Amino acid sequence: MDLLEKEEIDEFLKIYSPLYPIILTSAKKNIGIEEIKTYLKNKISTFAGMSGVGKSSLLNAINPGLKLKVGEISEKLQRGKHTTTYTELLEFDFGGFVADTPGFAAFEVYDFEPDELQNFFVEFNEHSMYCAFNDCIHINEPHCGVKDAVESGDISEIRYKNYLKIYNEVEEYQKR
Ligand SMILES: Nc1nc2c(ncn2[C@@H]2O[C@H](COP(=O)(O)OP(=O)(O)O)[C@@H](O)[C@H]2O)c(=O)[nH]1
Ligand SMILES: [Mg+2]
Ligand SMILES: [Zn+2]
Repeated sequence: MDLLEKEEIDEFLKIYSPLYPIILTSAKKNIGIEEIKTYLKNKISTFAGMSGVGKSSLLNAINPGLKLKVGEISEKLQRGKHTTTYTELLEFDFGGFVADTPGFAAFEVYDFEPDELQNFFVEFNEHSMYCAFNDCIHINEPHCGVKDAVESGDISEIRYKNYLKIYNEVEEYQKR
């Protein structure tokens, strides 16, 4: 969070804090480290996200003994190539395990059908019961509870746009 303006943080929190527990962190400024530890202790967790977002740095701040490599240039050079990558389960000194996933260029874990995507948008659920069609995918159907909720502001427009964008990506991916 040392890289963001207060307004950017507030906008993010407005959208996501009703949906998920959010912990604001900075590996550089040592912010949120103790709080995130309470979620990881004695659990098996994974750190996921695009390469370069700071996963390994954050893990080093949480548990310096891990000594993970940070800011690897080679990761960027290998982007797009089908290199063999693997994930190792690392043990925390304070109890628990974590998988520091290797960097990926973009989120591409499309091991599901396009019509299943809506299940990952947790806030859609309570509105989809008002859809006229029970197999509604909330895109072109009339009388759609999800689209109504976007209209009224109950569902964030940014989230709905992300839904449409990822839906198209999953559809394209399935055609390959
Ligand atoms: N300003 C700032 N830079 C960070 C922070 N965490 C990581 N970085 C920098 O971001 C780059 C990528 O970090 P890295 O941990 O390798 O990201 P990963 O690919 O997600 O594991 C490095 O140059 C880090 O120094 C942070 O909290 N604040
Ligand atoms: Mg890393
Ligand atoms: Zn719908």
